[in-house]
Amino acid sequence: PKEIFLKDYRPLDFEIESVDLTFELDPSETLVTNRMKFVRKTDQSQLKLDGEHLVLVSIEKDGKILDQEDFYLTETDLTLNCPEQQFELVVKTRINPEANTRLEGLYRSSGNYCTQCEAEGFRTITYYLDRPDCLSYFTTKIIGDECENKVLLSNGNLIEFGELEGGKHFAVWEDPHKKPCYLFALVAGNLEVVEGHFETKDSRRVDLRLYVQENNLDKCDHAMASLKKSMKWDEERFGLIYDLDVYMVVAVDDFNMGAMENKGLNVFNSKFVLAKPETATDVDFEGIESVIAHEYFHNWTGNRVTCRDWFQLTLKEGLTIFRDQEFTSDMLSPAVKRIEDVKRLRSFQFPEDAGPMSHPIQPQSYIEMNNFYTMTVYEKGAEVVRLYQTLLGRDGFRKGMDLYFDRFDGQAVTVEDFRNAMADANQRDLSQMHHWYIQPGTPKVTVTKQYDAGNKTLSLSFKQTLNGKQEHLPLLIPVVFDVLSPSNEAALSFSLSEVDQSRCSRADNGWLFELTKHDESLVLQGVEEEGYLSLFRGFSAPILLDYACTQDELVALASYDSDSFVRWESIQTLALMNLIENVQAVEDNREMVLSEYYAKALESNLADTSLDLALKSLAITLPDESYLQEALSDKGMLINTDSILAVYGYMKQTIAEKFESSLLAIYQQMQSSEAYRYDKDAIAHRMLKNRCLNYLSKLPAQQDWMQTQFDQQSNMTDVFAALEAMKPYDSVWKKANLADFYHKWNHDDLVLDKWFALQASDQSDSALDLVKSLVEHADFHYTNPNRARSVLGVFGRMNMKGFHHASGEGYAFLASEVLKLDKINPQVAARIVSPFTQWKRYDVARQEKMKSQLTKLIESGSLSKDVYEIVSKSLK
Ligand code: DPP
Ligand code: ZN
Repeated sequence: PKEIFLKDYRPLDFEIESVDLTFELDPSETLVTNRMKFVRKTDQSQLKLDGEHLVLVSIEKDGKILDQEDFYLTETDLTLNCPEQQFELVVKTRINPEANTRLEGLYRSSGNYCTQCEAEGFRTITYYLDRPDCLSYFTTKIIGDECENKVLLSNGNLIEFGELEGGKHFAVWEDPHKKPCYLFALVAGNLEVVEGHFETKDSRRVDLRLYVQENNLDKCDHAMASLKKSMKWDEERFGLIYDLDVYMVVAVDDFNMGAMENKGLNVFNSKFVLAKPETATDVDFEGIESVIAHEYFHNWTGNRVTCRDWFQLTLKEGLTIFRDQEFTSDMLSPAVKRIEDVKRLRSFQFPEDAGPMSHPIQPQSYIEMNNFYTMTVYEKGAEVVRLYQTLLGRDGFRKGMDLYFDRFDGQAVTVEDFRNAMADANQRDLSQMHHWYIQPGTPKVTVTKQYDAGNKTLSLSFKQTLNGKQEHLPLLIPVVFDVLSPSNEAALSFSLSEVDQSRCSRADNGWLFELTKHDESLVLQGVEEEGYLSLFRGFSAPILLDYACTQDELVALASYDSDSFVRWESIQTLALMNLIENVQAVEDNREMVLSEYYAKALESNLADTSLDLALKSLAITLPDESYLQEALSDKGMLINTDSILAVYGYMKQTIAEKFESSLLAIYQQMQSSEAYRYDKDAIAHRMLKNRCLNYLSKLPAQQDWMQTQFDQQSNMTDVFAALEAMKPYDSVWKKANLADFYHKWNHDDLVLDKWFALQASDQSDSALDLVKSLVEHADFHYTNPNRARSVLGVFGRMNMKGFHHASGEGYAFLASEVLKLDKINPQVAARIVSPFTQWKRYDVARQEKMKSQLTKLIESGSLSKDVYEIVSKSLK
């Protein structure tokens, strides 16, 4: 397969002024007529249109049907000579939506037609210049059977509709905004609508419509409320107002991604629309709120200002993730949201960036673009956007955003354009920020301190490395910090030399030091005592911190740092040190211990009655297994998953035993007989309660709580938490509960996904056999991405016991499933194969077994380019 490079970008030779599409819908033979008005922009007269999986019916230029010899057709494109300055092409193609299991382009899901064009799906609908810098005005006419397709939707405004002969009807949609074809959408079928409306701050009425299947009409309230909140928030925070009279969201069951921001007509994975307390957990509710917001925010950051090419994906995704993070932070708890985002970044993006698929947030090349919708482009990209806000302050960031829209509205631009807007609006040179965009890997910052009691100076030295070396272009790293007194918990005062004042200034949550060089130091003057360092407050940069903190210092920070992130981070670090010690103990055949420091920090957090409940819950949660793995790899240790399982088993058990009475007291205090509410306080109560339940479930004397909570059936959050707690047990009661759950919910696909996912991440001794049986289950379908991810995705990512089973059977199973799935849906298969990319981290025996599965996959000789790219890069 061919590799595409950023350095090969060339502007368009032709522009498409307008596109007029007509779809004559038919499940297996949809006819697409595409009338395009072209203008030639350079002296290049060869026009090459993208097109794949198409049957070309005819092609006509300026009214004349072209013969075979007038154009050149391959599997991926259509080339013709167009010396005219302006001309019109009419291309007719035939496509088969029903047979489209790749779920890109036009396909059918539960009998309804829908589209997914990002990144390059439009070329499977018709021949086109399928690249984001080709902006055009779209008009779309949809003709379909009236009984089968009550609803006919596309982007923009409905300008015409009516009846036709033979039981058909039609609708014509016109989008007044120029757009790239990846934002095109069409939906048709028998869907019901939930309506709402929003009044913009300039007093226009926008109709809001959620289209769902009839049986889901009772699960739309939360999505509708989330949409209204998002619209209001974007007006208030960024002054951005919606620009059409109607905003439509369609929920479909079969969808490769979370959702898609098509202009005025979002298409969503139903997982991110449908919810009611009995069927969805708090995590699901929060996911819906943030994905609805994300897609809505794309209307400005993505649609009004779009990407010049796909290497700029982070321009819209990093920025829009940042925006949805800020939104959720305002809707719920800023501290909790920040910690959750950092956890996500560390658990998923850091490993990606340390593995064979590591790439900068602006990748320099790709084989299959769909493989670059990654944690790096999205989440690290959002962290880089956050750096601007940290450096410029909220107001400075807002000025930069305003200038960005002033300059680039209606254009397809680059990450440099964004940076220049930030710089110019604040009269700052931000060119060094570019180094974040072009270098892969997670930087490490090493901090050392030296206190001189005689001179009362505290010297801090900072050193940045990337991938273990100092050969990189130095990054601009904002270090937000403070120095705390060990004696009275307050921040210590100090002064700075004049030179240092230009590099270090007051920030809302401490001091902001701008690290710009490989090595730099800062001298704090007039420091009365050797303080404790509170570093990278709010996680002020996406780095690994290397600071030889004493455990006393960590216990102090974990107990009273005013920055919730550092407070949480300090307890995590204590936990991590303890976990690593125990991994070593297991490997050396020594006894494991619960460290007294970690225990002290747990104790003070459990006892702190003033601590936010959600933060308390986060504080008493052990670091994720993948974070521990990351730390072990960073130390150059190979991972033996059996040791990791043993260590987590021991730690949870020991914590439960040691803190049994406080855990039980809190669990009982958190009980509530009120009806489910989705708000910050109620969520925090459930979160802490269920964390306690999880610990208590380790104790024979407390195990009944799981069953009691399950039997109460109060809401899905609590029911699911009870089932989660049962995971390690191989027991009759667990099986009975799972069976009950299945009988109650087998009519609801999203709930059934949970049932599958629970078992795919089973932690009992029969985990592997259980998962194998799931793909044989009558409700398992390879064609449904959510179902495939619930079983195969969850198994690879979250089932250490089964996937990493020493026999290697887990690897063999997943690899053979990837091969099956790849024939059906390459995009999803490429996600499922990704746990194999980490093979070099594991012990030698596992490495060999994982590698041999990767080799088998390559040798199958039949991989899609999606899976091929990941597997071949992993073997390099
Ligand atoms: N652009 C979509 C999103 O991230 C994914 N294709 O919202
Ligand atoms: Zn997005």
